Amino acid sequence: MTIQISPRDVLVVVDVQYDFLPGGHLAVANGDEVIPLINALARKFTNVIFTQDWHPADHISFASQHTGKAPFDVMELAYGSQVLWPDHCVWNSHGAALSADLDIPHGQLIIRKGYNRAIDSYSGFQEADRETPTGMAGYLSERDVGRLYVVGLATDYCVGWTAIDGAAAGFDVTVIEDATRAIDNAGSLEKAWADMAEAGVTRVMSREILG
Ligand code: VGL
Ligand code: ZN
Repeated sequence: MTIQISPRDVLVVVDVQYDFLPGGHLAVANGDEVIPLINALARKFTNVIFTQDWHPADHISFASQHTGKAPFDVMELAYGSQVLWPDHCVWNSHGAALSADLDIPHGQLIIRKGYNRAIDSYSGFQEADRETPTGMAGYLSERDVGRLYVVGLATDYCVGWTAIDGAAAGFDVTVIEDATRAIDNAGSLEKAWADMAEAGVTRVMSREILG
């Protein structure tokens, strides 16, 4: 049974940026494999939007900003616990650019997130303080869209949080599993799928859409 994509549905392409691709500063294993699949999926959608991780060079999520900390350490910050990362997706750097291998000329919006120095933002909807909105829910609501289909990098961070916050904002959200790849540190992938299931996010494979 092929899933029928309506002209009102939206493909949300999360963080397909050089720093998350092989050779990047926070490379996601086999992250490049999602690109041809995302290009194929995008041809089924009238509406495609992108998120872009976009940090100042002194961003609080960077291990380099905390004495004695290393990437993948966890630290308590004002808004909760934060995984510390290698420096990545710094404003205007090559690593922050969306991959030029994305072939989606009809893409409509790029929403940047993580630009506040003191707050991380995995989710395309809301920063990690769980209250500062990015404007994405407002944009989608104003356009009166249908279901959201989320793809990109990384499954267990920005894809997962975007999907969960989309569901919390009242959207019908599906993650296309094989069009994502994970960082998977300390059980994060298993936890992300459990959290997504609990939030009511649907999980499908691309063949269910591409036929
Ligand atoms: C991401 C860690 C830090 C992601 C972004 O795109 O999943 N992960 N910043
Ligand atoms: Zn980031």
